[in-house]
Amino acid sequence: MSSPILLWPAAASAYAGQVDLLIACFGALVALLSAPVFILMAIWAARYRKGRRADRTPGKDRNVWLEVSWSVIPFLLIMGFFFWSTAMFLDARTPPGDALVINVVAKQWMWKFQHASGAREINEVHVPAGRPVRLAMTSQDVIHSLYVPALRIKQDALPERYTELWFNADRPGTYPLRCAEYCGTDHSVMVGRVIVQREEDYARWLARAGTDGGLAGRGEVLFHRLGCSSCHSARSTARAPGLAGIYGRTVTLADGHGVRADDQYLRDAIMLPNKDVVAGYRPIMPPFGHVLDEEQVVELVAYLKSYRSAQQGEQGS
Ligand code: HEC
Ligand SMILES: [Cu+2]
Repeated sequence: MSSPILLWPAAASAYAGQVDLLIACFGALVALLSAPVFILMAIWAARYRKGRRADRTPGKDRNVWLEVSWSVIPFLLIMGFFFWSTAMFLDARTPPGDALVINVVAKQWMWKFQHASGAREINEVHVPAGRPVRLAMTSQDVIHSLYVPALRIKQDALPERYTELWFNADRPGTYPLRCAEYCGTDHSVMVGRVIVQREEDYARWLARAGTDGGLAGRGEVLFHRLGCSSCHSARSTARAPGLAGIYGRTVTLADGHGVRADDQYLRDAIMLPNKDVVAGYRPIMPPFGHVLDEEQVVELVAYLKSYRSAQQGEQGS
């Protein structure tokens, strides 16, 4: 933890070990393919240098198979790396369904984390060791990029969009985290730590961190405070769609096509309601784009996800 410059950061996950192996093997391949070129260049430069007596008549024989081999063999080797790294890329882009989800909002110039329990952290995130963790990320302002060298992962956090990243850290410890996308004056201080804890330490931390009403609970409070419930409830006189069980459902839009109500859809439905209007309704919902920040949207979406117990009649179809 003390050395100021780490040429090769510690590896905190099995995936990090795989990345290192890939890089080492690819480095070896590049060395193997380029070494003959540079060695022969040096030998021939010496042998045929100016003034040296040497036989300079061009050779007559061509060895077709030699020429074919030095194209085909490197090609096959490189293709091997293509499939190897593609498999790893797909793995890195496909979080397991049972991953623990932590919401991340990047903003100039800090990282904010929200746990499902309701616990909140800034520039520091606690995660359990040996369990897949998925970071659902967005940005409050400009493009940032979350980079954790010890996990060998990096992903941009984009304004108005959700991106994700997952890892399974199996070595408890504290690892640096930083922003890897130049994002303004204080970009250089947009740093933090990932704290990987043994399951029991993590449980203890979570219990101590408090819930502050819980993520979905804070969303529910907002839902009432912002007047969402005044339109979106069975008793409302305003014609607005019922939101019970909305998450994951396919919604038909006014232009006739269907979209699945995922996090991104719900975010846009709240922030820019007139972008995609639900079929059969008039666009009377006020946009909340400059009322809410991304953390509050995450809370509202968490509430909508948990909101399944429909009052009858509100369910719609
Ligand atoms: C003035 C009444 C009104 C208020 C207030 C209102 N909405 Fe809406 N909402 C609507 C109407 C009407 C629609 C359907 C038309 C559309 O898509 O714009 C809708 C659509 C939605 C949808 C998409 C529903 C679907 O079936 O796809 C979501 C999600 C939503 N609102 C959430 C909210 C949240 C969260 C709030 C509070 C921050 C809120 N609404 C406040 C009237 C309202
Ligand atoms: Cu940044």
